[in-house]
Amino acid sequence: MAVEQTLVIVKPDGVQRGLVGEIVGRLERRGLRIAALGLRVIDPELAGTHYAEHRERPFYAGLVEYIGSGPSVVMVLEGPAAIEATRSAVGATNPVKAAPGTIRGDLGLMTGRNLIHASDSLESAEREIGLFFGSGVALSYERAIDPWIVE
Ligand code: 3AN
Repeated sequence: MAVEQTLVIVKPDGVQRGLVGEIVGRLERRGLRIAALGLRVIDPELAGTHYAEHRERPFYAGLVEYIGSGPSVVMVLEGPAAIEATRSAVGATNPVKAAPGTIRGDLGLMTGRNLIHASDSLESAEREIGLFFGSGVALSYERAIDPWIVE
């Protein structure tokens, strides 16, 4: 299984609700490794580039406002099939439809307050990591516990 990096954002609702530890902890316990992490307010320009594919959608303005409404925790996670593993832990876009056991399914109720973003493909991950961190910031390293997670 290929080792991948993925971009994850704990959105402002997750930060304001004190759920950063809960959300990051779930992904860490899954076995994913933190390769970069920071707290930042996502400005409208960065939000617009990040969500460019949704520019024509009716919810776009609200989405840009929501993602910039307070600090977010932006991180790069690394591990085998990290993109799919993170997406499955995150759950469906609408938290009411997200399976129990997923982050959105356990912690959220509305699409417009769905707590977390995770890259949906290798191309998106590369683009989004470049957008938020530039190149060369995410660190690849080995933890003592990794042989107990990755065979
Ligand atoms: P996901 O984050 O599950 O990959 P996308 O990429 O379809 O979902 O949408 C990006 C973000 O846009 C969602 N996380 C959510 O915050 C917002 N969004 C998507 N659809 C809607 C909608 N119908 N109403 C409000 N916000 C939406």
